[in-house]
Amino acid sequence: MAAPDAALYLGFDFSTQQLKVVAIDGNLNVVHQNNVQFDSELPEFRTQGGVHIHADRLTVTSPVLMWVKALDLLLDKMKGAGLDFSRVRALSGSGQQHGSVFWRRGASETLQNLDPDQNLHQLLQDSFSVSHSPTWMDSSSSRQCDDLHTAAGGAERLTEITGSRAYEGFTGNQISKLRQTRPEEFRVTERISLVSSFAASLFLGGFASIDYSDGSGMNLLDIRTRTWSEVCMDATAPHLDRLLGAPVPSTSVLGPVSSYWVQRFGFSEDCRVVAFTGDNPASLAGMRLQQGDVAVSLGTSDTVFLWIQQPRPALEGHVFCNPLDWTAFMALLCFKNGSLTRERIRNESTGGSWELFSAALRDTPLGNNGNIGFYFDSMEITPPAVGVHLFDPEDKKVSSLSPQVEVRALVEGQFLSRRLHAERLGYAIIPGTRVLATGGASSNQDILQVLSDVFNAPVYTIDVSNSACLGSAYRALHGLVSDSISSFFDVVKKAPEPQLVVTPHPEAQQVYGQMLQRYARLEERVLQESRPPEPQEPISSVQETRDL
Ligand code: 5FX
Repeated sequence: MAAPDAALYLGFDFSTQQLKVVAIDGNLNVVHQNNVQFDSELPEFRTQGGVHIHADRLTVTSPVLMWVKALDLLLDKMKGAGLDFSRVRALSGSGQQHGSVFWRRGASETLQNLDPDQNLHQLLQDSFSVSHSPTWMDSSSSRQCDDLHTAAGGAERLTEITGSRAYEGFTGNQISKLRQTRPEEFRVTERISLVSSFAASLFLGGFASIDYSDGSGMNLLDIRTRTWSEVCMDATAPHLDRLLGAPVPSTSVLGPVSSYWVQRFGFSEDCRVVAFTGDNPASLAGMRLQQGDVAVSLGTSDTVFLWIQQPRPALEGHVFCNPLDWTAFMALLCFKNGSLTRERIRNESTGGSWELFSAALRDTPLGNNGNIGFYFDSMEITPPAVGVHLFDPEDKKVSSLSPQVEVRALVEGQFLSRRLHAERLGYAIIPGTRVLATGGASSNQDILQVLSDVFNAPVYTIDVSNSACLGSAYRALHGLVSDSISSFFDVVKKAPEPQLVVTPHPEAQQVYGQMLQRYARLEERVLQESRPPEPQEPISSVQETRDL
């Protein structure tokens, strides 16, 4: 048990639906947790799920003052719960990735002179040039995405530079859209922050730098040089570097908390603010993902997090700078057809029983005697294909499989896809690789056995319900100690270890090594078949052209 006056470290998470915090002590024990739910606790902002979906169904924003007011409320709750802020030695945090905050001219001065007798919500009323911040869920900037691809020399080239093709929700495309459609708001903007660096600015009492890792989700940062890409910046807005400031390593200590926090809440003058980052990079820290590890979240959508040394950005998925080791990278892949498809096949093949589903996995051999299935019930993100496609051992398309074979075809197919696309982004299984499984389906040991066999690595389970917050608290603690990579894992070695659940069968490497190559070939075939046919020119117009 830590002494009552022992040091504390805070991790905040400004996520889409709520603001959360955890406080840990030097032994990594969680000593306090709190949160503010935007919809129910701040109903005056009239959000649903923390956002406003506009009439065009494409524009999705959040009121920036709601985030500010949530911080006021959260700090009051923490104080009410008796948290002694004078014990906090460092704090850090995370925010939804890609979202942006536009500070109005004069905001810097306001931030430097915050009156401790008032709350932030009162003080910052006039500090934003855009009151409704674009969020990661926004998909209204397709035109700007097309323009960015053209300026960069194509989607592949942009992906090579920034780690992702142009996405509507990414910050650069939102900045571009604002400049084009609301020039006056853009003109009076003094600084543009990410949600993460905006939150850090509140604590610092000045504009906080964007960190490399969250900065990689903007379609603006060259992920290899870790500097703003000239071609992307020029295509987005003139003199954009002045509005963004220079990006910094994610482990940077930005400075002490401002006097506002010292006087209003009793923080120590020495309490450090460590650069805030995106929620996914912070989760990577919370899970303590290491080189070679892969985290697979098995939920409605399946998500794969990777630690990558040498990235090979691809049109699917994102590669970001790594928040723990500035020389490494992390990648994120999203697969839309996860649990709902597993449940459909369970209903159809094993009468809705998970026990029988598991038995089917146990009773069928690794490699499924060569039967392979692709189950894209709805349009998949990775890869962009739709429909159910089944193949027999001779690669001939078949219309159905027996119930037991179908269960294994589904689960093997899903995990082969996760591995194939991870490897395409530069992921490599190395000795010591661990698969960290999370999400609903991670409670099924037979599903995890297939995951372990396909990746030929042991599978561990880990509780990630608070991973972004916890990762932020770990990063705060680490930021204070040092910024060398080895020390992060030293600093967090007392955290609860993931639990080993299964190890791969001895024949797994051989079976799935070959099957992966076959799966890749068949996926290409499925993609060709899912592609809409090229529009044919009408014969008359072809003839007319020839006549000319
Ligand atoms: C990642 O690229 C995303 O857009 C989301 O996971 C947001 O970070 C959610 F906050």
